[in-house]
Amino acid sequence: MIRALFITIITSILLFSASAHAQRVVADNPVSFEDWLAEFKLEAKAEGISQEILDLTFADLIPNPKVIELDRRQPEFTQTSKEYIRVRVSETRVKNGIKRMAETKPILDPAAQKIGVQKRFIAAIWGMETNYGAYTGNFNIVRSLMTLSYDMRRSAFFRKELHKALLILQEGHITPEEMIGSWAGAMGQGQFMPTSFFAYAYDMDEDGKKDIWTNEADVFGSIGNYLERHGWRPDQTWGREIKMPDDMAARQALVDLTHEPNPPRSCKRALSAHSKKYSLDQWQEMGVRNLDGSDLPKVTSTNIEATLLMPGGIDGPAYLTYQNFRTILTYNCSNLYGLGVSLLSDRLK
Ligand SMILES: [Ca+2]
Repeated sequence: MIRALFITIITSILLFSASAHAQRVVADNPVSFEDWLAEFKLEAKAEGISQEILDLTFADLIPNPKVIELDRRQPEFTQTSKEYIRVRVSETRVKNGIKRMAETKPILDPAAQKIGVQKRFIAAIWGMETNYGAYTGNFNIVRSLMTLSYDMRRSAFFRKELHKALLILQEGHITPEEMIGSWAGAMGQGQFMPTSFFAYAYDMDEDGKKDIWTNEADVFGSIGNYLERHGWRPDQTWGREIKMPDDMAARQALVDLTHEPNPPRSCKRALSAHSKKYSLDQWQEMGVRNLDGSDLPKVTSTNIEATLLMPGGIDGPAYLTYQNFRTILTYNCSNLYGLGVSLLSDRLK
């Protein structure tokens, strides 16, 4: 009996370690890593990366199995919208946001004003992405991007990002040791991929460096600049939570609208759950009201068009979203992310 139990335990341990070993997938590529890296370096050099930067960044660097493991992981079980908002827009996050906005006021206010994006939205993205700079990830960015480029699953995408990461180092914005971020290559307090860095990072304090890792002026300028360059409207908010008609038939008719058959290709997944755009006057006519039951705002100066979004279905909360919501989706194409940023920004007002 004891012997049988002993064998069972040993077998379980062996099976367990075998499966643990099987889960540690090494990068999928028939070419050896050394050959791959030699070829990559030649290409990078031909495209203008100096030998010095290549030597500095790739010295002793090997693929990171943890990165492959995270890349292979199945998408998490879909959270309900209510649960997502409860976690992402928690009281702690709201409280921290108010505190951090007060602390950084002399930097945040002028940055927001210069860029032309309301500061509460810059702060909300900062809070959603990295808890206001408290957690920016601790993966070596070059190593992560190198691993994902060597692995063949999304090689072309990450190879381009790796090249841009080397250019960032070559331009001296940051040192290789300080260039840390998420396992998939998103960097700094606003979680920019290297290509986004080149397109949108902003040197707010004008010291010649775009430091999105440690310099708050540059962090705020970069997040703001990203939004501004994606169609931000400084005279508008993101949208509003609304009250649906009590009459079930009228309500169902509105729910039926929230399937846009031809959403823009740029963020198809999220925008296909929105209705077509209608003016606030039209929504008012269709029975939509402010959450407190009052009439929707009368907009005379600009013609605000809004889409209806009901992430929780007919009985869940309903929102009208404006242009700025679509801009937030360019940061991360997910309606729940968009609502997280939007509702957090309302709390940080
Ligand atoms: Ca700077």
